[in-house]
Amino acid sequence: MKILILGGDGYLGWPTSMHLASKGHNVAIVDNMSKRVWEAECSVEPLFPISTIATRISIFERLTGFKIDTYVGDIAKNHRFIYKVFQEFSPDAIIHYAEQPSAPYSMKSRESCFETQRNNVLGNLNVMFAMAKYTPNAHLIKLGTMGEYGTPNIDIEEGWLDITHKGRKDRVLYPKKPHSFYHLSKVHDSHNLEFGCRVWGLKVTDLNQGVVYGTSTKETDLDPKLFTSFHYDHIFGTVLNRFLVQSVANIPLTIYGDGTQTRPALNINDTIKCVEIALNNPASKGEFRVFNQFTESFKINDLANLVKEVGDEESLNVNIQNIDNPRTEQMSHYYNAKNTNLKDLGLNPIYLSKNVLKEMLLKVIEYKNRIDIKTIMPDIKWAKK
Ligand code: USQ
Repeated sequence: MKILILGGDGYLGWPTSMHLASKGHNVAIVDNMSKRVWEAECSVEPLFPISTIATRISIFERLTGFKIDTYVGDIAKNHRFIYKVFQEFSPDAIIHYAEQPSAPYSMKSRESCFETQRNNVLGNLNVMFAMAKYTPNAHLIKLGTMGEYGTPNIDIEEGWLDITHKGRKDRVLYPKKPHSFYHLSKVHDSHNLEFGCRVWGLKVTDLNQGVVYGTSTKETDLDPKLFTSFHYDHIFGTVLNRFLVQSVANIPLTIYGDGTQTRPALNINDTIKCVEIALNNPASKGEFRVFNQFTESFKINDLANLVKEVGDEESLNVNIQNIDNPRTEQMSHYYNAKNTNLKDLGLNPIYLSKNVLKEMLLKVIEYKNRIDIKTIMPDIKWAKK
């Protein structure tokens, strides 16, 4: 299959690109390296040193024999660029990761909110227009987020809700109550994509993904220069990845608030499996299909306790702290989200276990000297005083 991976230089995009190329697919990456620019803007770096995209691709080819093409350019600012890519490469499937991924970044300032929504919403619209013009039968697999739903007091369905109102029935997009301007940008994307399916006949799978954790995949383990961009800072780091690094840096684990908030999560290796399942089972013409892409849910307290248990077994003597929550989010809320669509198509999850955590921890310990402790404590607040 000809697969275009938008955002193929990122934490998820790079391992996905290598995995699908290893399966014999014809893979091309589109990226403008903007994640590296946002990192520089925020003075943060991934834990593992990350090579340039050209170096990564040439090492991967030398080690495996599989080629990956690249197109360097901005899909949000330059529609001519993305049109040219679609015309030239003519993908059967597009995997769209090319978005600003951080909720704190989006809440930093008016400028960072604009940058997030400009990059994400306009980039996604350009992809839709490029698809409609050049590859109307291609399948778009779009990375959405479970955070689109927020934490409603009713069960979360997979994208759609059957309602009865004053005796009449309809099926509507599930109501969204997201936590940040970043999560909102994904809501806007979902609405635009549903419109593109209903009105233009596009084929789309929106993957509403939970919080991803993990240091490595089969392909990133081939060589340190193939490692993925693992963040632990307060802007781009996700909670479990952060807790692991904090345990190694001897910083008490930073639980925001009382830690009773529940979040859906999954292993980075399951992200790749889920994307592959969506790829092998495309949406139909005109279908806007939503999969809730997570394998289990945790209270933040449970994640911290698990990291402490594993860290202490490695003699790290881990402490835990509750700090004022910089975000505005519900504590002690109801949470029951459905996630059967991917399992019905064959997903066999990797659940979080002490072994999985220990493997990650050992890798973090190897790179302990690169931890920049100045980037750990959060300083971006949701509330406007
Ligand atoms: N949290 C802590 N301590 C920390 C960091 C986070 O208690 O040091 C808490 C937060 O308050 C929040 C939860 O952990 O309740 C998750 O925070 P996060 O930073 O790990 O994840 P989030 O901001 O929700 O965003 C991440 C990714 C985003 C993805 C999303 C999936 O950055 O790209 O879309 O996870 S979801 O959370 O399901 O929306």
